[in-house]
Amino acid sequence: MTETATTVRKPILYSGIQPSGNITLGNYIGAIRNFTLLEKDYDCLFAIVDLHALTVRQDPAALRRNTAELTALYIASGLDPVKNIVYCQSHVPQHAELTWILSCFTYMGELNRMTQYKEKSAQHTDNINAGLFTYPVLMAADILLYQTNVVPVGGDQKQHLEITRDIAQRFNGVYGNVFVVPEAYIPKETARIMSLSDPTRKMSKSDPEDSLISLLDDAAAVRRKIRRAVTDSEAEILFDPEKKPGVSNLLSICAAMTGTTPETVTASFQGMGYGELKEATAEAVIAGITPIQERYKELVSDKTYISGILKSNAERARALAQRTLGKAQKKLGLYQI
Ligand code: ATP
Ligand code: LTN
Repeated sequence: MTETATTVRKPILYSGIQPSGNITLGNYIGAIRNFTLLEKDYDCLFAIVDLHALTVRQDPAALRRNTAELTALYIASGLDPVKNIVYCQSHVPQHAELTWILSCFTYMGELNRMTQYKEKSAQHTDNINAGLFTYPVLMAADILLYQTNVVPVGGDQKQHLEITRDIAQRFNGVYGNVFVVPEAYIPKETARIMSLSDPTRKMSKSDPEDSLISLLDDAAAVRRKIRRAVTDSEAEILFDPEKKPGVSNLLSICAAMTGTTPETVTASFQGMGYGELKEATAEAVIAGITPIQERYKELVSDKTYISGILKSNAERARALAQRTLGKAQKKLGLYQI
C-alpha cells in the first residue's frame, strides 16, 4: 500500500524556562518532565528565555553557562531537538520586535496587577526596572509569534497566560485574525515542589543552594540536602501540605520520582520515621536524575554539539517567527519594502 502524502499538522505547543540558575528538581517535575510526555502530540518549541532572565541582574559568565546547561538538560531529559525546536530567545530578534508592538496594545493597569511583578519588585527593591514591569508582554510575544495553541506552565504563570490571551484578542479585534489565542495547560496533579529549607516557599533556581536540588547534583549532595531538609518536631508521616509542609514536600518528591501518588507513599511508610522517608526520597531522586546526568555528560563532552543545536534551531524559529511578525507589521500599516 502506498502512503498518502497528507500530513496532519499537530497543534503547536510552546514553553520556556529562564536560564537564571541551576535547573532544579522543581523545574524538572513541574515543567520539563511534562514536556517530554506532551511532545508526541504537538509540534513543540522549548525556549531558553534569556531575555526574561535579564529582568534580574545576571552574572554574564553564569548566564552563558546556564544557557548551555539548560539546553543540554532539555535534551538529556528526553526532548528531541530535531523533532522539537529547542532554542534560545535572544537568537530570534522577532521576539523583541513583536514585544514593542504588543506593548502598544497593553495597558499599564493590566501590568500593574501582575502578582509576579509585585513579588519580584518587593524582592529586588534596588532594581525595579521597566523590564520587570513589561515581562508579560515579552512572554506574550514569545507565545504569539509561533501561533501557539497550548502553553504548559505552572500555576504561577496563569495570570501571564490570561494577559497574553487578552492582548491577542485585542489585536485581532482591530486587525483580524493575526494571532492564535492560546490556551494554558496547567496540569492539576503536578506537584509544586517546595524549598528544602523553607517548605512554605516554592523551590526556586535563583534561591540559595541548600534550599534546592539541582538536576546536576551528585548523589552525595542529594543525600546531604534531603537529610537536612526542614521537617517538623513530630514523628508521624502524614500528607498534609498545610500543617506538615516539610514532610508533605518529601512525600510529593518521592511520589513524583517513583511515578505514584503522595497518598500511596504515605501508606507505605506507616509506622516508620522521617529518617526512613528521607533516605527513600533521596534514593528515588538519585535513581531518577542519574540517567539524565549521564546523558548530559555525553552531550556536553562534544564542545560543538550544543552550539550547533542552538544555531540550527534559531534558524527554524526565526523563519516561523518572521511569518507572524511580518503579518502583524503589514496589518498595522508599517510601510513594506
Ligand atoms: P526563578 O528562581 O528564576 O524565578 P524558577 O525556578 O522559579 O526560576 P522558572 O524559570 O520561573 O523557574 O519556571 C520554569 C518552569 O518551572 C515553569 O513552568 C514553572 O511553573 C516550573 N516550576 C518552577 N519552580 C517550580 C517548583 N518549585 N515546582 C514545580 N514547578 C516549578
Ligand atoms: N515566565 C515563564 C517563562 C516563560 C514562558 C514563556 C513560559 C517566558 N516565556 C512563554 C511559557 C511560554 C516563567 O517564569 N516560568
